[in-house]
Amino acid sequence: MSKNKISSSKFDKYLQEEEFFLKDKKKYRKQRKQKSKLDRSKYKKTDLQKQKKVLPKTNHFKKGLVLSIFGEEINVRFNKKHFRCSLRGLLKKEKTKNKNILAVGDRVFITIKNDQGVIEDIEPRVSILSRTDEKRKKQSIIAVNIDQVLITSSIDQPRFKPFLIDRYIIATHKGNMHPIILINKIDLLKKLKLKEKQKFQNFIKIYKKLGYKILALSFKEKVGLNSLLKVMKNKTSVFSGQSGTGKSSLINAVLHTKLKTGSLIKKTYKGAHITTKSELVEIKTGGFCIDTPGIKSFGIWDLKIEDIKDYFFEFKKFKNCKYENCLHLEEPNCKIKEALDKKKISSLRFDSYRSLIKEAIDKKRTSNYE
Ligand SMILES: Nc1nc2c(ncn2[C@@H]2O[C@H](COP(=O)(O)OP(=O)(O)OP(=O)(O)O)[C@@H](O)[C@H]2O)c(=O)[nH]1
Ligand SMILES: [Mg+2]
Ligand SMILES: [Zn+2]
Repeated sequence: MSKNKISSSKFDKYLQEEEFFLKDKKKYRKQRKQKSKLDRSKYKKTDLQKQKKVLPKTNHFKKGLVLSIFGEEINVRFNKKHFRCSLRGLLKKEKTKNKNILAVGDRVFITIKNDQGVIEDIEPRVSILSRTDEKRKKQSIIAVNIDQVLITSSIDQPRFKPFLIDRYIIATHKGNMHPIILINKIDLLKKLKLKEKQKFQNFIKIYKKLGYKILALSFKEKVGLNSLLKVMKNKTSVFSGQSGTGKSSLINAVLHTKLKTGSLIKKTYKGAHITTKSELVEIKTGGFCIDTPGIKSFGIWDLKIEDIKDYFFEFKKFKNCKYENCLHLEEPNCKIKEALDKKKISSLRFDSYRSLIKEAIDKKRTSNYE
């Protein structure tokens, strides 16, 4: 199907601007500058900076790159060859808050014997995308050493979830990476009810104003794929999001890979969790990309109540709440609530902020009782 089919209305056209901001570069730069001035989160230490970096003791070993992990099966690339590796027992015994010791994207020190490798040590990571494993109360590492997270959503099937996108944005900043929002399946736009369309239009407007890069895509109708490849070039990107949003389909389309894809669950239009392991793919023209399994829920690892407001950087300019430690919930004389009433802060972002705060408060409460 051609691009024109979905460009019937003004809004559809608006969506098809390949990169919303780059079209208007000057304005974009100005917005970024303003955002950067307001964004205190860049002065915050990321989780990575907080970690003590221990230099590997194993400099003389061969240095490989972890391409995929499936149970005990670890696939490492060294010297353009792939080796099946196991993990040195000592590493397994290390006590950490992490659910998984190793992740795709890890740079590892290995020894090789008869084409079998042993991972002796792991290089300190420069960035980590992770979430909370609620059952085990541990950090579940999705991928590491990444430049940018391609937060993959779909306009529908599965349903578009702005709150989830905010969670990803925070986890991305926390883990020392750059977020890019992918909105796939824009071919389904014409099927949406007017109210849904308006909600979606509102999202684009708000996030564009905040300075986030958004790519509107359709794997099915081949919309925006060149822009996607362009942002991936010479970068390490990870595709992450709900199951069924089209992560593997998009990677296959731009990199000509043969990652497994699958249809949605019939009644619910939810994803069927087709991808079961993360996999790193090399981009021939430069860079890497990681496909990951779809997630069911996204709890941000180690998110402190008092830190949440820093990630909603547009709140910063509204100072002087009555209480210095105001959480902007039910407190009197709250400047954020005032700004919300005057529509200077979007209710979408505020509701997202509030849900994170409430969740963090609940978590703290339950952990105090444990
Ligand atoms: N209508 C429409 N369907 C799409 C589009 N992109 C992908 N799909 C379909 O969505 C379904 C799921 O695609 P996948 O690529 O397997 O999704 P995924 O995000 O990798 O899913 P998991 O591996 O389960 O996390 C498939 O049936 C695709 O054909 C699109 O742009 N439009
Ligand atoms: Mg997949
Ligand atoms: Zn307040």
